[in-house]
Amino acid sequence: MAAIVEVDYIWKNGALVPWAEATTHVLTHALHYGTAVFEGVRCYKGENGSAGFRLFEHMERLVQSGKIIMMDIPFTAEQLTEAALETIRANKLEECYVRPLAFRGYGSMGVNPTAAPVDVIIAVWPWGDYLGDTALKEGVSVAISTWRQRSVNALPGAVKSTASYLNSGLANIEAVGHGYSEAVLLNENGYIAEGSGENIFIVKNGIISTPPLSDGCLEGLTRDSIITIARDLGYEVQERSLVRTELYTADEVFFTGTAAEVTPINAVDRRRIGSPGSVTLALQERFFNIAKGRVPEYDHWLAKV
Ligand code: PPE
Repeated sequence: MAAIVEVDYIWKNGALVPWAEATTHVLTHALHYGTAVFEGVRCYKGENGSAGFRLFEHMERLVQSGKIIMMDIPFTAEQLTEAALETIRANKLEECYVRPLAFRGYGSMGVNPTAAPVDVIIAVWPWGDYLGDTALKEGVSVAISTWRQRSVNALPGAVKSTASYLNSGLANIEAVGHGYSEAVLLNENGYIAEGSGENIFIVKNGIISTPPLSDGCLEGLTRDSIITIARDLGYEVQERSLVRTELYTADEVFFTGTAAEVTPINAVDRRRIGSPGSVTLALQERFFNIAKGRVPEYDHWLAKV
């Protein structure tokens, strides 16, 4: 939960428009049927100026989400990358969150979306620590949700659709209502899927594990970054199904995500975890150094503003 910080411009269908004019009709198809796909990207201020972290890959994932739901986005990932950079520059932001959204707009109603136009916006605004001010240092407490992750044959993890987030929202409302910071969802088979807005990792006896995509999680770019960084640092990383009790007995547990970055988890269902542990903190430090342009080998992950 975070209040919106207003800035000057939003990019809409190819041009910048003043923030207050970036509106849509109440009969917008996506409002009624969840027919929208989106992304979240962070832009960090680094050693050599500001840069969007894996911005191009996020735009590729947006186009791919559109493809899955039969929605042709009328811009390429290259064009959307350039548009996002232009929007950051126009708003004179050094650090921000970037929210591209492609949605079925105004023009037809009914479940079948194909006659509705496709509108695309890119908004940017400052967004601080996702799970609270102390989350990155001290960690957060989580609960296993009574809501299950939507099945891969209902709304697959590979599509980052607004519709999927009703499922996330139900889980998050429950967990926060019970005093936890975030929910973790099990899939239909009872294996760990992900957090309501994050991928999840455990560390046990020095080995790092995270659920495979086949267990229904989003193919997170932060997840991919952490797997790469961890292997480059010499850790063994396994993508394998995890059961709930493995979270309780792990040496360390942490979330990854664009908004959540690398957030330690310090308790699961009120079982204390030893984290923030040394592996989590080492990965978190490396992640921020890379995102802030301090590690030249990973410069290809940065799209310079
Ligand atoms: N799983 C889910 C369900 C998810 O929402 C996110 C990102 C991830 C995994 C991690 O993906 P990635 O950002 O590529 O590493 N969630 C986005 C939206 C959060 C929001 O509340 O809005 C995000 O972090 O931007």
